[in-house]
This record gives sequence, C-alpha cells and structure tokens, in this order.
Amino acid sequence: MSDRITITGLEVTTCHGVLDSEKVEPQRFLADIAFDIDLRRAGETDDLTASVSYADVAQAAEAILRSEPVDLIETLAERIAASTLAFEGVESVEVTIRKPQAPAGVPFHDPLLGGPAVTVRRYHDRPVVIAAGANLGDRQATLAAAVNALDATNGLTVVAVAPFVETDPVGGPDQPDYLNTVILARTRLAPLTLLDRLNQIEAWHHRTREVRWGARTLDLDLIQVGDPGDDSDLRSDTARLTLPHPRAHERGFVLVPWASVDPGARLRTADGVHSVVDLLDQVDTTGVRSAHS
Ligand code: A4P
Ligand code: MG
Repeated sequence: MSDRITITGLEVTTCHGVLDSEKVEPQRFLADIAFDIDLRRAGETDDLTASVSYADVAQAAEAILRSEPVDLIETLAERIAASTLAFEGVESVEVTIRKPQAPAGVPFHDPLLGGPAVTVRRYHDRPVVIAAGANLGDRQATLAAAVNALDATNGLTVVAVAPFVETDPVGGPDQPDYLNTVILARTRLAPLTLLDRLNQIEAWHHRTREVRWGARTLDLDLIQVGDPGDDSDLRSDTARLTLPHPRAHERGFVLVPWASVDPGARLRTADGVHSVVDLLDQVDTTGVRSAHS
C-alpha cells in the first residue's frame, strides 16, 4: 500500500479553450494533483531526497498551465500527469483540472469549484526482471513461495516464471548447488520500493548475510526495470541499488533461465544493449542444468 502527496487548488489565470475568445481572454484554471509514492523511508530519515518535493511538482504543473494555449483541459491534465510521473519514486498520479469560468452557456453556482472538470489517472506499468536463487533448505518450496509473494504484492503482477535450473555455485565459499529462476513481472512500483519488498520476502525466508556470495535460503535480485529496447530502462548506480544488475550479463544462472522464458529479452551492459541470447554465447554455462521437479 503506497502513500500519497496531494497538491490542491493550484490556480493560474491564463488562456486555454476551444473558442477563439478563450485564446485571448484569460480565465481561471485550477489543478489538483495527487500522487502515490512510498514515503516510509522519507518519514524515517527526515530526508527530502527520499521523497519528491511537492514544490517541484507544483512548479512543473504551473509551467504547463502557463505554456501556449491549448484547446482542451484534457491536454493540460495529461501533460501534468506525465510531468508528475517523471519524478523518481512516483508510482501513479491523479490530476483534476477545473475551469470554473468555462463558457458553457449555463450558469454555475459556485465560482470556485463549479463548472466543468476533468480527472485523469495514470500509472507506471514497467516490465521488471527479477532473479531468484536458493541453496539452503527446501529450495523448490522457497522459490515457489517467493513467486507467490511477489505476485501478491500490491502494484506488481508476475507475468512468467522460468523453469527452475540447478546450478553450480559461482564465487564465494564452498557451498551447496543452487536452484535458480528468473521471474518476469510488470509493476508500477519504484525500484527502491521493489528492492525493499524483495528484501522483505528474503527476510521471511530467514535470509541472513554473513558472507558475501555465501549460501542462502533465498536471494532476490533486481536485474532490470523498464525496457532497454526502447531506452526506457532505469539506471541506478548507488551501493543500495545498481541497475541494471552489474553482474547479470556474465552469469549463466541468470541468463539461461531468462533466455528460456523470454528469448527476445535484451540487457544493457557497459558497452550497449545486447540480446540475452547473444550474451549467453559468451558465458560458460556448463554449471547450469535443468532441474527435474
Ligand atoms: N544491491 C545493489 N543493486 C542491487 C540489485 N540490482 N538487486 C545491493 C539486488 N540488490 C542490489 O546484496 C548485497 C547488496 O547489493 C545489498 O545491500 C543490495 O542493496 P545481498 O543480496 O545482500 O548479497 P549478495 O546477493 O550475496 O550479493 P550480490 O553482490 O548481489 O551477489 P550476486 O552477484 O547476486 O551473487 N551461484 C549460483 N549458482 N546461483 C546464485 O544464485 N548467487 C550469488 C550471489 C553468488 N553465486 C551464485 C548465486
Ligand atoms: Mg542479492
């Protein structure tokens, strides 16, 4: 369940409308903007960078209202919705534009909130690729439970799950073989919200972090958010979240299941966007075997 920031009654007197007279005679336009965003971290840290500044959103909306005349308040609402959704962390937005002095040929009683209004609701719907691995406990049951927990997440829908593969451990200390899979989903959630959710699901499965690349009951990694094919994939370069995942392109235990569930998949690496099938040609996949369940 996400949180919400609301900006109510942003007012600009300007010229928009279908009639010629409206293009030259200014009238009042009012905008209400409500956007959904995970505010937990901002509330816990008192840090504005963990939220979105309502001033920035409101000023961007004001600039749209003040820009060259358009015919429709639908256009204003659509543009303000797009501008608000572009702020990092915003999941969805609802924009209402009121035009209380609209020349509709009828009287409106309330000079502030009377008259016509349009409301649009828009949300992100991005493809996301999640890699899952387990090499302690009942690996099969854990991966299945993780898929269910992901699908039960508000704002995320699982689209496909790759057949599980049995894999030799890569890196780290001596440890048992892994069961790995790749999950394709669609989401309106911001990447950091998604990462918090992955960590929560790992914690439910008693994931501990004593040794880097050590054995684990469950590992859930974010591989990619958005589509590099149309340049809409999100990039992040912080210790908490690196996107796309910096090691995915060299790991058979990610690429093999990913290519099997989505042969057309693409991944951005340091030297451009590649098809996952092509990347697979360059990695050693001898340690990846199909798992018979
Ligand atoms: N982090 C940064 N970016 C991301 C991201 N895109 N997705 C941060 C997930 N986490 C990300 O993660 C360490 C830190 O990375 C976290 O603070 C997180 O905020 P972790 O899950 O605590 O530790 P980890 O998984 O041991 O580290 P890492 O570096 O993610 O390991 P890898 O590269 O995922 O490797 N062999 C086989 N056969 N199968 C496996 O699944 N997995 C690993 C882990 C090693 N060998 C394996 C397998
Ligand atoms: Mg991890």
